[in-house]
Amino acid sequence: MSAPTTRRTACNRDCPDACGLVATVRDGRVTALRGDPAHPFTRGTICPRTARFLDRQHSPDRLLNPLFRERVSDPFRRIGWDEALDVAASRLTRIRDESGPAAILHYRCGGSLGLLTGLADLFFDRFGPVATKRGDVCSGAGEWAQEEDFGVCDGPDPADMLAAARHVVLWGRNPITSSVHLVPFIREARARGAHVTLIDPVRHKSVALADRFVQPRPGGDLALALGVARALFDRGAAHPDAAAWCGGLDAFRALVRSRPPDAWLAEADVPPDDLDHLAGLFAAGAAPVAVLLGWGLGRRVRGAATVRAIDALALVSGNAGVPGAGVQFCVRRRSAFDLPAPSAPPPRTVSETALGRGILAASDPPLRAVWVTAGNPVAMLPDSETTAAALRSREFVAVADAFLTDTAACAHLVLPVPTLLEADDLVGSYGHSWLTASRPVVPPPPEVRSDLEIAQGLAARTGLDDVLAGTAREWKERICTRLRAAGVTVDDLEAGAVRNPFRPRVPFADAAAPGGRRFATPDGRARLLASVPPADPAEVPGFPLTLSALSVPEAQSSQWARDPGPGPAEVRVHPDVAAAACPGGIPDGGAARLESAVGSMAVRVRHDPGQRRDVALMAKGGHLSAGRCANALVAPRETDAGDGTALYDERVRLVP
Ligand SMILES: Nc1nc2c(c(=O)[nH]1)N[C@H]1C(S)=C(S)[C@@H](COP(=O)(O)OP(=O)(O)OC[C@H]3O[C@@H](n4cnc5c(=O)[nH]c(N)nc54)[C@H](O)[C@@H]3O)O[C@H]1N2
Ligand SMILES: Nc1nc2c(c(=O)[nH]1)N[C@H]1C(S)=C(S)[C@@H](COP(=O)(O)OP(=O)(O)OC[C@H]3O[C@@H](n4cnc5c(=O)[nH]c(N)nc54)[C@H](O)[C@@H]3O)O[C@H]1N2
Ligand code: SF4
Ligand SMILES: [Mo]
Repeated sequence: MSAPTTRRTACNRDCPDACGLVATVRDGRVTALRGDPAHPFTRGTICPRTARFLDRQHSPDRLLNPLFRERVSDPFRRIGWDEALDVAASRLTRIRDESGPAAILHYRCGGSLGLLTGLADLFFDRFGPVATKRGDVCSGAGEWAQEEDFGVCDGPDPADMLAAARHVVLWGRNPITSSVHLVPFIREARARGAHVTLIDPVRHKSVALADRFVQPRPGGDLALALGVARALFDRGAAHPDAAAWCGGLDAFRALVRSRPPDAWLAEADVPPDDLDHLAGLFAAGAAPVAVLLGWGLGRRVRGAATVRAIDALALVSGNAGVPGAGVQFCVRRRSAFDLPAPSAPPPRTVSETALGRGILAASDPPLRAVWVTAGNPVAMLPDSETTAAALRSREFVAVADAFLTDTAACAHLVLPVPTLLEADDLVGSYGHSWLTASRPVVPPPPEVRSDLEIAQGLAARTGLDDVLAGTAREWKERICTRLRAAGVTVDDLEAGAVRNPFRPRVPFADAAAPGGRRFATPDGRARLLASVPPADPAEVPGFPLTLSALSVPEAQSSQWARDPGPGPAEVRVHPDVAAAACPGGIPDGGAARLESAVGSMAVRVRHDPGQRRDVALMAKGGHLSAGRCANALVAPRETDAGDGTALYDERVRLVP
């Protein structure tokens, strides 16, 4: 046995933390994994799901060869790469030549956020352009909202902001579960005397970080933010100079005054004391308020308006463009990199929210082929059964993944890709300012190829060789052109984390601008919302609960650290909900069915007195094949703007 060596890489998972990792390798096998102590955000710790990643890395279920079948009803057979790529290239070419590139859909999601993985898009652009997804299930509404308000979806680095904040509002964010490396920064802010408020309809682990917990009705935050803004105006506590940096101030004031305070409170379903608390925090002249906005808020039918209302509250109270304040939603993770631009807009887009229905409905030409890169749409998009049926009825479906997922199970061709420990890529974070690179800590198994190599194999067979030519290293160099000019080399990124040199410490601060702030809008002023869409009815007859299928520590979306084992998914409800579900009630641990208007599934009920009586809490990412997929219950509904997905507005009921 040889001596162990350590190698560093970066985690490419769809997670705001974008960690540096240190792997111990012995005899060609990874034996241990930890967070990189030299990474300023990772600080040497690792999350529970990646801590157990070696089980996935060495799993007997890992795909090690391309798989093919002529019909989806046939069993798969192993094939070699030449045959796999020949089949793929000839089918794609035939379909494009017969029906045009709009007959092919390339669907890519966030299984890896590596920028080289994203080069699959470049092949499909030059080969077509083919059809792509429209919108974003994760952050579409929120990104749209912040672009509308600030001119760009970008915000302060959370560590920078927390270092100067006096008040911290975790507005719909659950860092202990979904961004665990942020937790020490919050604790440090608290140790310096900052007061932390958590606002979430769900009581979750991060309540432990907060001095105060506000638990509105699901989606009630829109009314809550407007009610707090009204209190600021009524009390003369809005910032006196707000008009200098806010466009649309009069219309916003009219909006918040269009309803009496009690009406906002009733819609938010919080006690008056909570509203007073928030009004006190945001009152101008009080210390800076750092809002860490979660991604979940935007995944509602009024998600874009909700994010806009919170942005407006921060703006009119002076809490944007100054140290220690802001509405931190996303950091633009690609902004430092030079990515190839698409040659033309796609000939067709299919809403990501309703991907299955969109595929089935497409005509003239019909969608004949679907290619999936780094996504598991059957498990992760609404209306799972329809997505599966849509894929299974296509002429040709190819999926690149390391595992035989619910989506791969609908394919003709499955192409095995490297894991995050074998990846060679560049990683920017959507949760902080540090850039880094991954390097394979072990080589991929012999019959495994990266998405870049797959795209190159397709390009070579379709007369597009030159488009994707280059090694991973050469692509990294190309993508880092501006960074190199700013003194940051690919070697630097491969050796550790580098702070994005183009990002300001305090976004939108500008001493020369009126009021000291300049936003990325044409006139430099932020834009306040002027109207809100109508709310869903608070009560839907027969369906008293709102389904919240959320991140859990042991899974990264549909990638579970360990098999949850046999048996139905768990659903957590207030004990009163279980008691009311049937005569005699459903006991803690009892079996039941969870039903929505579009589906039904067996569940095990857990009593949780911390939850609201109108919420049913589940894990996101359950597998359809195991009967645990929450999205089998979720109808495809788009958000009010931004082509996002209202994942959390599905009404359900528990039945025995
Ligand atoms: N362990 C783990 N970590 C993850 C992931 C995972 O699957 N597992 N997924 C990753 C991904 S894809 C992403 S996008 C990020 C973020 O992943 P998310 O899970 O979106 O992260 P959070 O925003 O922390 O958590 C969402 C919170 O929004 C709340 N929420 C929903 N609706 C409302 C509302 O109307 N009002 C308020 N106030 N709150 C609401 C939910 O109750 C929940 O607590 O995290 C990543 N991190
Ligand atoms: N009900 C409900 N649904 C949700 C959510 C929710 O909160 N509730 N969250 C939503 C959110 S925020 C998101 S971002 C989406 C996530 O949806 P997805 O991105 O589809 O989910 P993942 O399971 O992270 O990744 C998909 C697949 O990518 C594969 N993969 C990993 N690395 C690579 C690689 O390098 N190359 C290739 N080709 N494949 C790779 C993984 O093995 C995995 O099977 O789900 C959304 N769906
Ligand atoms: S999943 Fe997130 S927290 Fe876990 S190692 Fe990867 S980047 Fe870090
Ligand atoms: Mo996401």
